[in-house]
Amino acid sequence: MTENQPQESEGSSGEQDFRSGYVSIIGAPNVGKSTLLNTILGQKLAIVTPKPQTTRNQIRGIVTTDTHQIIFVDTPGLMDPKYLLQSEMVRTAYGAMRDADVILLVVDVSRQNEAIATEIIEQIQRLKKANKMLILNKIDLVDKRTLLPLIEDFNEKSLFDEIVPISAKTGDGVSSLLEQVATFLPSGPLYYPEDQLSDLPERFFISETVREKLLLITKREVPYSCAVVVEEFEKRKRRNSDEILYIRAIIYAEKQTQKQIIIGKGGNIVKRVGELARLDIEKFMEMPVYLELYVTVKTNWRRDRSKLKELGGFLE
Ligand SMILES: Nc1nc2c(ncn2[C@@H]2O[C@H](COP(=O)(O)OP(=O)(O)OP(=O)(O)O)[C@@H](O)[C@H]2O)c(=O)[nH]1
Ligand SMILES: [Mg+2]
Repeated sequence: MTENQPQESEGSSGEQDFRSGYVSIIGAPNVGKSTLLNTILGQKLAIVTPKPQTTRNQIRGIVTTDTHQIIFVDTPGLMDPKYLLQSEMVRTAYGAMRDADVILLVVDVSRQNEAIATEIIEQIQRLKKANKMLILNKIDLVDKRTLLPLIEDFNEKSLFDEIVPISAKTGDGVSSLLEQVATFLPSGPLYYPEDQLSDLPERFFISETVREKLLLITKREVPYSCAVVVEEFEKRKRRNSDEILYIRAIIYAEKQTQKQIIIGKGGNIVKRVGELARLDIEKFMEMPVYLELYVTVKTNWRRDRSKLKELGGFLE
């Protein structure tokens, strides 16, 4: 023993110094919330597309270091809901806000006059316990000089404990964001094993990947009318005794016409969706994949409570 041993303050042990907490990523659709989650984790956990309303559920990603564990919660974009699925998405997002130790409200600085909706501000003000950070995202798209007045403007309103400009896409500013978040964490336990990245099942990532490709390939209302459910998910031995992951997934559309569009001429659209999804799933699962996609109709599933529940994941 030498006098160089670290001194612990009275009544505390190394373990009690551990900090942990829930950090909710909130904001309007398309501002870059899922991109931020993926950049923080260094892995693609949440699907990302140029279209709004990509995310429909809470997606938890876990960061563990020697000193802390942060559970980041990506959420659906906040909007005026027009049908049940959308109101469930908004409810899910506000739900994540209520449980959070820290809230990251993300805005897109590249949009002209991006204002934060009054409702969001009211909801945030109601949360007395949580630390609130304003994340000015997509700074790679704007002249840095435009940021200063924006920061001053928000500072005057004193709504936020911290304002951090970042680019979720390039990673600029993300490490300072993480440092700042860590200072806001309360003392707490290790909630998840230290090597766990998420608490969602692999099936979820598979169905999300298929939905991402539908959003990228099909247009207008079509991808929004889709839900994807993995029906079968099984490792099988091939003749050469290598293993392959066999996946059968169903794409549910709301109308026959949408189903026809998703299938495409001679099945060309669904085939492309399947090919692109398979490549991503192989990367994610680190093994060869055989993906079989079927398209079917479930009339008005987005407006029907029991159908929403049946398609899984939407109602908690
Ligand atoms: N240039 C630039 N683009 C970004 C940045 N962050 C996100 N994007 C793009 O913005 C679009 C939307 O990103 P998402 O991460 O899906 O946004 P989101 O907030 O999760 O959207 P919803 O799930 O629909 O609410 C995608 O095309 C991203 O590539 C950024 O920092 N810079
Ligand atoms: Mg998203």
